[in-house]
Amino acid sequence: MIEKVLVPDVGDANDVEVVEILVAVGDQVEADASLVVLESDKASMEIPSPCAGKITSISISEGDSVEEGSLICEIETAGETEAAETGDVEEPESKGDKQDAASASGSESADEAQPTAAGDSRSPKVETATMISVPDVGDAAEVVVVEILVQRGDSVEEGDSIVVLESDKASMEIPASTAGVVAEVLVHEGDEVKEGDPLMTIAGLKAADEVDDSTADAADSPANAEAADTAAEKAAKAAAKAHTTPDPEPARTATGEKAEPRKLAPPSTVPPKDEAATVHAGPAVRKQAREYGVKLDRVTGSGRKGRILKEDIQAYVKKQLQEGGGPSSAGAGIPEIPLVDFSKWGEVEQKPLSRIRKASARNLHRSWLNVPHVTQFDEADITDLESFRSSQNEELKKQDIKLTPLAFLICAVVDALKTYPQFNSSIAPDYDHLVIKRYFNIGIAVETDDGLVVPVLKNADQKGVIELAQESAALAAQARDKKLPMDAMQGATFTISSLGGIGGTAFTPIVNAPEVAILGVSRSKVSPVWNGESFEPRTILPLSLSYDHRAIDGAEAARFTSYLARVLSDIRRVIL
Ligand code: CAO
Repeated sequence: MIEKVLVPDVGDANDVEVVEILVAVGDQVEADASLVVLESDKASMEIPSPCAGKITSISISEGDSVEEGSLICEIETAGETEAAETGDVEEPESKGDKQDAASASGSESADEAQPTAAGDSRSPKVETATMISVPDVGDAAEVVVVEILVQRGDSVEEGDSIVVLESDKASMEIPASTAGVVAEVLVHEGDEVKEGDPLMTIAGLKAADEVDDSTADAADSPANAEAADTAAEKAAKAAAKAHTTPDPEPARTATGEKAEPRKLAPPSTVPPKDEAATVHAGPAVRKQAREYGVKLDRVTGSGRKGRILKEDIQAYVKKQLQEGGGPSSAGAGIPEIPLVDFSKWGEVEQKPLSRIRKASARNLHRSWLNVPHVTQFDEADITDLESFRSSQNEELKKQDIKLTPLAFLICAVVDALKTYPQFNSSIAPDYDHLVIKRYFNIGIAVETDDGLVVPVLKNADQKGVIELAQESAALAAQARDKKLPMDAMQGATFTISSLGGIGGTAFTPIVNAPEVAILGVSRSKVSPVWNGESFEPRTILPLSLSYDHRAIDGAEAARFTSYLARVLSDIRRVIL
């Protein structure tokens, strides 16, 4: 017998594209094995084989546009022919049953042949649509749907978790009370529900004598075509009406017997409204992602049109393990930022991130997550310092040396670090002690075309202002020319991030952990300052000190910045 496999109901889409053909002519396929992958602009769907057999022809090619009813392929099903000729009843395997039973959710559904030959002792199979409702949720009046673990078209076994509900006291996984195919999901993540509210319908097949509904009688009498039609309609409508007729019983069934040769079950064409559903991936891949705890919107698909394949999930998990985080660690306790299709609102361009930007993004994220940050703001009166700097620059011009405020800042910071050594420390991982460093290596944040680089000016305490100016300028130049040796970026004990050459009044820099503090410097400006008798113009430098509150108290931070401001207001203090 030759079985024609047609494109099923594709929902709203007028036509869909054949993105992958998974079989070839001559292949033996099992019932329910994926044959082709179709993709609309909303969803991708794997079309399963309705039966076991041999592929005798394939009528489509990858890239073709097809519509409902288009012929996909033909399958020779020798066993079924024999059975039909002898009048035997074929009892479909459970997996095939489930897939076919999904038809119960749509009007195309009453097409599964389940003839009951006279004298056959086995009970005929009838379609069922089982409503899964919110069970007794204890004291909680309302619970929240925190996760929907399946989507329309997914096959489920009895006992499989399908929805996770959460009250303010506990979370509970709701199991499927029957095996079958998810016909309709009636809730969204974030919905509040109460006992008896419908969650989803599962279409399946059951032996007619197992069905206690009155329609079971009709199913038991296949000769009575009218009764069978009514029952089939009930099965189809039960799922369709589930929205409007919530059933307080968790597992009520409606039954129906089908009378025509089988066709494909309509696949899921309406993705749920969560962002992961906009990702292109077949049901098998989605199942694997769920098993590994992988969020699909985090995975880059290598299939056609970015479709996610099983190999992509494996590669993602491997990478996460290599980087030291479990596959779900990215989302562990941290609400994830949803994936948004920005092109919906206008033209977009994808600009790849440089290696440096990726690395600094990881470092900044790690510090931000690990370090409880506080930022202390202060101001330094650098009027005298600026006049000294200008006079020195006049003299140093001949030697091609330029003093910027940075060299004086390094000098003053080292002095402050010697006075407050806890700022020149790292916190032990077990929070047992501080590791105070007796050397003074100052990291300098440098802006480069490829992103932020932090070369380290070593042993700053042993260098004068001119040497600090020359060395910091040389390190910044090396960073911008990508010529920094590896060891020039290691070993910092404290970091300065100066945006003074650019502008701004204050900012909150991120601590470069495992250091415990970072000094942000903004642009100085001349401001009127009250001297007790009158306002006089003074050059004021804004300071922003971010620190790790586990290692440093707020009072210490205020003392540190006050001290630093005093040193900067009279740089002669460094020699005291
Ligand atoms: N207030 C006013 N003017 C300042 C100033 C300040 N705080 N700091 C520097 N300037 C002036 C300089 O004197 C110089 O002026 P002239 O050209 O008139 O002499 C000009 O601004 C440019 O200075 P510069 O930026 O070239 O030199 P610098 O030594 O001050 O800074 C460096 C060097 C490497 C820190 C800087 O070039 C840089 O890359 N800054 C960006 C750092 C960054 O991106 N940080 C953000 C990290 S996120 O935390």
